[in-house]
Amino acid sequence: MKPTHFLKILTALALVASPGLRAADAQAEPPWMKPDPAAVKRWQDMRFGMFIHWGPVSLTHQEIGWSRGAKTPIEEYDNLYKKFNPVKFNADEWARIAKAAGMKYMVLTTKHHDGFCLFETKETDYNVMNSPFHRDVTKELAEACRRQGIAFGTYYSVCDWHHPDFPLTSPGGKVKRETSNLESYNRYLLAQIRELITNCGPLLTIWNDVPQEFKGRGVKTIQMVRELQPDILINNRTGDGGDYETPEQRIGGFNLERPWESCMTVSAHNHWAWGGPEDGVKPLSACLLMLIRAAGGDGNVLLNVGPTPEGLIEDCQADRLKEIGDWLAKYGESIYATRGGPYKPTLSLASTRKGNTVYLHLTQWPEDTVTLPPLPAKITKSSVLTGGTAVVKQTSDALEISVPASDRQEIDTIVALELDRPALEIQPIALHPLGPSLTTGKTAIASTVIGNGKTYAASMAVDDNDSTRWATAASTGACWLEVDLGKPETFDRAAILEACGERVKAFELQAKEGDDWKTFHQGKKIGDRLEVKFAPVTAQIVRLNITEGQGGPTITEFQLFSPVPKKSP
Ligand code: FHN
Repeated sequence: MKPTHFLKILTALALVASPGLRAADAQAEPPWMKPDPAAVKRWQDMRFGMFIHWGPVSLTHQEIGWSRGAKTPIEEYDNLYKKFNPVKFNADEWARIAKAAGMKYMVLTTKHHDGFCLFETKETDYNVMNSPFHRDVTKELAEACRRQGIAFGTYYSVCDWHHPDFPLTSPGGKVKRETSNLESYNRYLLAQIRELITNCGPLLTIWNDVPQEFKGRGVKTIQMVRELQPDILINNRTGDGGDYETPEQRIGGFNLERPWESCMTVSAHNHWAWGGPEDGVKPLSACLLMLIRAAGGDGNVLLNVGPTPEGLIEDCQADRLKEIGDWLAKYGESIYATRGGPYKPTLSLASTRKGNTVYLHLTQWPEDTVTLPPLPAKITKSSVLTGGTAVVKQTSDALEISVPASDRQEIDTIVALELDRPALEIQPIALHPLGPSLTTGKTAIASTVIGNGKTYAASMAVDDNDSTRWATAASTGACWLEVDLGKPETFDRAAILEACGERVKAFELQAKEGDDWKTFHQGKKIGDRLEVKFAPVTAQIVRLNITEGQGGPTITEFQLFSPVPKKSP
């Protein structure tokens, strides 16, 4: 390797490895560590993409990668490709389905943790060209997407439990190989990513995954892909960060500064690969709310389909995608090429903006009139994109919107507000539909915290910031979060926001009385956001006691609210 290259990598490594140095020497960061801003904007404007998890594993109806050595013995799993013959595969049909869904890009698993390559490669025989199908499905999809005006990107797993040089193997990467050679594996990874860009490019993005073994090596991937294609994007799972965050199975928090994309599954059971004919799909409302909340938070959605072993995106998945596309065909102006805000998303509202227009996405109507903090701009015109009429009342104290019940939509009523200035000039406005939380900024402790105890500290669950969270190690089940309110307070409502899906299976809300804990609410799952009401409680020390959990429960916010003052007659 040329000395200059080596120095560049050393610099990048030093910068990535030491935040202090990184902050002090940000200007010294090699140019290739940053993405092309125009490429980021193009990607953000797209807002909605298709994720595809596919491979010989679809023959088993089990999860890709994870079922190797678990539900399916390794020997059997690694020979599935000899039976993989997706004769009904038609790249143009998959691209057409994505387009009909309103998806502007596609990301295909070209190599998952199981090591099987869905592309022609000189680096291993374990690839689709040596299956009975003998076709480079990755290249065919890339070409079909180009024909249909859809951008194409490739998922490429950093961890590879099949490759003899990778230090971990199945089941689930829990088994350490006796001998391995990460340097040799790194050369293999770089060579294959080079093949993908060279043979299937230009690509929208490289979507790395599960990079736990690659800290300090990801910079080499970033440098190489930028040298091959300067406007390419790469996600944050390289081992050394990347261009955009990738919250998974959850909608990310509002963030205008750092691009992000939530990867979600259309499967009713959150399967990535095809889970069989009984798998089913999520309701249209759940899919649309993913898009609305993500766009409201300034993020993208990468919605995953799992094709069948015959090479079909099954009808129930294609039909759901078509329904999303039909909605976007009518209201996509409020999603595509917008930015999030100015009002930050809540359970009942999201907002997006473009030019001089703010789009209010009213997804629930707790009251007949929606009352918001005032907009620092004059509303010159309003309309209801979804049909009907709205009464919009703007004062220096508030913005009130009401839409007759007959004109409210089941999933999303969109009110467009034309302003007397660019909507992007407005600073983000946080909403507290339940009022300010009594826990915000208070002292919080927890039974356990993952990692260094700072990034995911207990305090991250009481900072009124949906981009931070209290997190626990993946092995954690039961755990608790305790908050000292500073003085006895009275409250009758709580809001709990869970990150990373539904890892909480049962919980209690408890107040400390002397040395005892008194339970005042019990529940099961929490999810993105749970709001609960209960008889007023007065206490200073309160805790969220997670009695049953799996996979490391993690909480974005734990909030408590004073009783709403009774309106005078
Ligand atoms: O283990 C993978 C999983 O199978 C899937 O590919 C997701 C998609 O983001 N990534 C990993 C889990 O984080």
